[in-house]
Amino acid sequence: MLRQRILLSGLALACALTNAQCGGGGGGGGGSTPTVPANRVVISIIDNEFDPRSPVIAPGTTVRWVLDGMDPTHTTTEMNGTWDSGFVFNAQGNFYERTFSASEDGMTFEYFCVTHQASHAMQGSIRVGSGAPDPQPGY
Ligand SMILES: [Cu+2]
Repeated sequence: MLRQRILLSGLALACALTNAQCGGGGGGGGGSTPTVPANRVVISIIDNEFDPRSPVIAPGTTVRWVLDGMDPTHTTTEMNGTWDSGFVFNAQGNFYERTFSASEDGMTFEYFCVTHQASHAMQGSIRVGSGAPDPQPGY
């Protein structure tokens, strides 16, 4: 019980530090599908890849990575440390979100799963705006 509380407060701190929203997913929904706002793009995390892995989004869009697989060890981690979900995907429906601002228009972010990048090339990219450059091959 104590250990669980420490883990939860650590998660909350991580979310605050990265200015990201972390969610338990499905909360109060009684198993219904959560509503996804129009300015939000959902990337499904399955074992072991992201789908879609490399969307092009408009500035201001929130990207939500949602666990739809069974493996609780996935992460979404940006190559240069712009975001790192940590191990928050403990159950199906758990999600991590990040909003890409207008100041990031024209930028390309490459991200990966720390557990499965080497073994499964579990990685992808987010291109913000139509002028964002192509990611490296494989992203
Ligand atoms: Cu993974």
